[in-house]
Amino acid sequence: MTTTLSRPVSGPFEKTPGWLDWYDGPAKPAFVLPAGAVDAHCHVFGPGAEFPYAPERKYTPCDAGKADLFALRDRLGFTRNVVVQATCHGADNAAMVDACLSSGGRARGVATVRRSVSDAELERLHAAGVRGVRFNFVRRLVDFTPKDELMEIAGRIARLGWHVVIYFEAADLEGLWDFFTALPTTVVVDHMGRPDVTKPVDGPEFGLFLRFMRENPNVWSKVSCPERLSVTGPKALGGERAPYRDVVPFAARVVAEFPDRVLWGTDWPHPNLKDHMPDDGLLVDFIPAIAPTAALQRKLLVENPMRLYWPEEAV
Ligand code: 0GY
Repeated sequence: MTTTLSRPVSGPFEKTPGWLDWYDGPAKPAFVLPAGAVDAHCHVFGPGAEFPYAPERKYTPCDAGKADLFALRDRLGFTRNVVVQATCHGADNAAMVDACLSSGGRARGVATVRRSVSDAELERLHAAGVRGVRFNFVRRLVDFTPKDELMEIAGRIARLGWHVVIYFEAADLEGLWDFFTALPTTVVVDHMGRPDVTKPVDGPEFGLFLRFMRENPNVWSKVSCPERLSVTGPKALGGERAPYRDVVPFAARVVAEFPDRVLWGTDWPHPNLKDHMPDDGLLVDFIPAIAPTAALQRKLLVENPMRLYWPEEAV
């Protein structure tokens, strides 16, 4: 099979300097994904000429549209995508919604909304396949949104059966704990709360994150983004095809302790990477290192995301 992914540009926009383009020649993974696997964290960017980037954005990405996302899905062996609204599109969900609507039911979405969103707009998003909202607390990505506004949004989307995706840095978990534990929905943490993987997996920082999951059975985690968390980088050791070895103990611990509350995604097209751009095929080969049995792999890649995003089809 040949898959041609187009070279990225930024439409009429000037790409943020130092930004790496996503890699358009991903290796075919050695790990064969289970049937029905879901890439539960990925984005679409633009294309900017059709879906302009938000004026309040903190970066301008290279275009990465739905056709490229679907080509990657097929090349890697995924069946479905969960398209997460990226901050460069602000609360204009048009590109993400267009991807969901063009997917033939094979993509669902996570939106960003403001307090001013109408009930009719929430219904429209639901009909398009949106099943969650994202609250972002990473300061380099977004300006502060008052917590009372976020809690109000959470209350409204709870009535639709949606969940809240939260993105934050490990050092901020303690300060955000009371807000997070008051959320009335399922709560999905992006990238394990971004642990500092140079610290011990049994140390106090990651210990707090594990306690957060242990004490709050409504909290799930994406065990994704080793390429962002790794300090040792993508080089596999000893000829293995599992890169990002320093992230493995963290992700493997979460999968082992909470097998029914974990999700995995590529994070394509990998915004804000400046050191290296991962090969998504090799990222897939990271999966068996963190979910070593077929049963865990099925939960991580099929059963859990289906329960959350396609509950009407989940077995
Ligand atoms: C990710 C991570 C990042 C960016 C965004 O919405 C975004 O802009 O999520 C990041 O820069 O760490 O999950 O895509």
